[in-house]
Amino acid sequence: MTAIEAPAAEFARNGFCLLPGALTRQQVKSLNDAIDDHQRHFGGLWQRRGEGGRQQCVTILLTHSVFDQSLLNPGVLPLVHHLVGDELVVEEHSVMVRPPMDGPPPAASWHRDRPHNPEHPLAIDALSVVYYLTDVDESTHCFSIVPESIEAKLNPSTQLTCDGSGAHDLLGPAGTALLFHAGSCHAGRLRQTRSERRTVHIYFGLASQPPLSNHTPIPARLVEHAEQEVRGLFRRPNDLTRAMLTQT
Ligand SMILES: O=C(O)CCC(=O)C(=O)O
Repeated sequence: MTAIEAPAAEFARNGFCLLPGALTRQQVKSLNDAIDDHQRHFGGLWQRRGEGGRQQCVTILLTHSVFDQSLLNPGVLPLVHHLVGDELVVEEHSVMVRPPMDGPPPAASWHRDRPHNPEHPLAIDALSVVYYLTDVDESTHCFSIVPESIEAKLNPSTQLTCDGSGAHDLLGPAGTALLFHAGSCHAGRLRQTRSERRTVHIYFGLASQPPLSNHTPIPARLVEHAEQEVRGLFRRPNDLTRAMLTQT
C-alpha cells in the first residue's frame, strides 16, 4: 500500500483518518509561538465563541505566514487532493484555543458542518483537516466523531441522525493531523482539565461550488503564489478575499 492508500481506505470506512506526526516538533513550536505572538499583538481578532470559552481566529494568515505550512503540508495535501479530487480549493483557515476548564463541562454539541454531496464519488461537499498543536488525551478537550462510511453517506436510504451515539474521541500528540468528512457528525468533547487545547482548522471544498463562507481572508502571497499548483488551491476566493485584494 502507498502512504495514501491506507489512510484513504480508513477515510472510506469511517469518514475520518488520523495522521500522527504530520507536523514536526519544530513546526508545532513555531506555530504555537506564532499564536502567542498573535494573541499579544492582535488579541481583539480572537472571537469568543461561548461553548466553554472557545476562542477562534480566522485572520492569522494575514500576519503570520508561518501558518502557510498548515495549508501546504506535503505530508497531508496529496491525501486531501486524492480524496477531494482536482476541484480542490481552500475554503477556510482558523486557529482555535480551548482554555482549561474548572467546573463540569457543557454537553457536547453534535452537528454536521456540511450536507453530503451525492455528485461527489466520496459524497464530499467539504473536507476538514485539524492539526493538534497540543497533546490531546483522555484528560484534555478533544475532537470527537461518529464513524460513518462513504457507502452509507452515498446510500439515499441511510437514516441520518446526529446524537453522538458511537462517537470516537480522537486523541494524539501535538503534530497529529485529523482529516474528516465535513458531512460527518462530530463535536468538541470538553473536559474538566488544566490543559489548554490548541488546534488549526482548515476546510477544503470544490472549485465548482460557491465559497463555503466569508470567514477567512486569504493573503495575496497565496492567491498569487509563484507555483501554479499552489495558486490552484486559492483559485476561487471568497468575497472577503476578493474585496481585500482589489482594495489593497
Ligand atoms: O475541535 C473542536 O473542538 C470542535 C470543532 C467543531 O466542531 C467544528 O469546528 O465544527
